[in-house]
Amino acid sequence: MSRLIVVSNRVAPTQEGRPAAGGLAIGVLDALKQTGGVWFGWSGETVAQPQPPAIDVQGKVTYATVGLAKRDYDHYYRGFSNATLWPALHYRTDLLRYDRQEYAGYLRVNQQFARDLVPMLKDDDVIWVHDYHLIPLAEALREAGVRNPIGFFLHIPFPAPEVFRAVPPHAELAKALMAYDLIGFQTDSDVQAFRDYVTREAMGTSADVRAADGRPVVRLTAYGRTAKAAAYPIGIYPDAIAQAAEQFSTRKAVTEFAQSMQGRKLIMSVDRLDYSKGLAERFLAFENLLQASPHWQRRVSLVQIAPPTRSDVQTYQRIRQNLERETGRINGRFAELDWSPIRYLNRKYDRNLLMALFRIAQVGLVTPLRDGMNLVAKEYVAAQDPSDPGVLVLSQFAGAAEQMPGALVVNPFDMLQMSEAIERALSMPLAERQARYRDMMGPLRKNDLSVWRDSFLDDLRAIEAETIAHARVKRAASSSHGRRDQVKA
Ligand code: ADQ
Repeated sequence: MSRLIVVSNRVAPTQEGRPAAGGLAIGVLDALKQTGGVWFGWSGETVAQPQPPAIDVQGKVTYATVGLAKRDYDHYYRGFSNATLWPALHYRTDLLRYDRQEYAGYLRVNQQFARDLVPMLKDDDVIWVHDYHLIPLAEALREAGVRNPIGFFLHIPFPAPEVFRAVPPHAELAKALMAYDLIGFQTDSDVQAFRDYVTREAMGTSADVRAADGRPVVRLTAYGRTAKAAAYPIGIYPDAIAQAAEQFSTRKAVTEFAQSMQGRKLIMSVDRLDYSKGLAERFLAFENLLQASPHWQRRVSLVQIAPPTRSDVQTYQRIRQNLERETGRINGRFAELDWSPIRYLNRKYDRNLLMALFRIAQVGLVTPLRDGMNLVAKEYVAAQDPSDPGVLVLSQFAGAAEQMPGALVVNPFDMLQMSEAIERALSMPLAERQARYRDMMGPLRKNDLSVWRDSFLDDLRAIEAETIAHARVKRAASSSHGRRDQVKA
């Protein structure tokens, strides 16, 4: 099978045996190890002078990483990727900041990535590009003469066309997306939003087709280009998580934490510290529960784990200050000598420990204002004890809501509804909790991480096969024309 080339903004930890990072890292590494190939991306370092990629070969996988000049980091990463695209694609046009120089830097880094990648490519490689940092990469690779199949997966939402239009170079970005052979989204709604943009804004056309196994795929034509688009909801490995959660639940850190709860109920939330995750709204809903139903005071705590990310982007500094203030205010209002309503922890934890904490929590509270998928929702359910499972309270605006029928689905802008759902979850009888858990574990197993990866790569390879077959037919047709012309002459 042809080699796989993965390109993402960051390359996952390369040392074998390190604790596995999130979904992308696990899913992609498995595929790379099967076929062999290259994982290319930014090293995470800023450098004085751009250097050729640093190469680290481990078995069949080559890790190739490049540093970014400080100006490129500011423009490409902090600027256009995280201060323009991230807020816009999460419907936060109020936080969107646009600067032409930053957009130029975004294009420049994508071109630099393409230049660095080209010498590593072989003719039959299949290229899989990840996420919003790299929308223009296929266009840059095509300009450099690359003819390999190139697919793109967007991990975050694609918004309604009206919102996407708020990004000043929206048409250039849509055109750049159409340079991919296959564009993968998390949900059907994202596919529909992109289709709407292409047909209404770009005056393109669309047609419903099917993948080899019958999944719906859309064929889009616009800007003189044709691409396919489909939903590939990212999954997890639920049984591996269940096993890790069970094993780690007997570890000292977990049992000591459980003891410190003194029999009180536990609500767990784990998110990167990001305004899209709806933390402030969640804290207010929890405060409302304590106020409206005072019998829950002293009987329940919310543990919010939220490691800071992108802390050099200004809006992220503001959200952190706001949450610290809110935690202090709510704790100040309700805390007793032996009880704090909210424990707010700004750090990363070992994944297995997190899964064990999920297992002992009666409620998983996952209420983003927008989220491409949200793997924490899936991890929370997978980590539960089947004989005594907790309840997932999930935002309707997480991509995961389309696939988690057993969750209590809430609108995170409706504080009272969220507060009522938390109370319902805390009081839910065992039989209902078990039924809801079963309703979710089935689909989680059926659509695990390997299904996400394999269906995307199968579709991309099918496009490659179609293109080769098409080229053969064209060659055959033109040579038979040639023969006819000779006969006529
Ligand atoms: P994220 O926005 O990072 O990902 P999410 O899907 O929830 O959101 O993934 C976070 C991962 O990091 C989870 O596996 C979680 O367990 C882990 N994590 C979070 N906090 C942690 C902590 N304190 N310590 C250790 N691990 C922690 C983007 C999109 C999502 C999409 C994913 C995957 O925004 O919508 O689901 O990509 O496509």
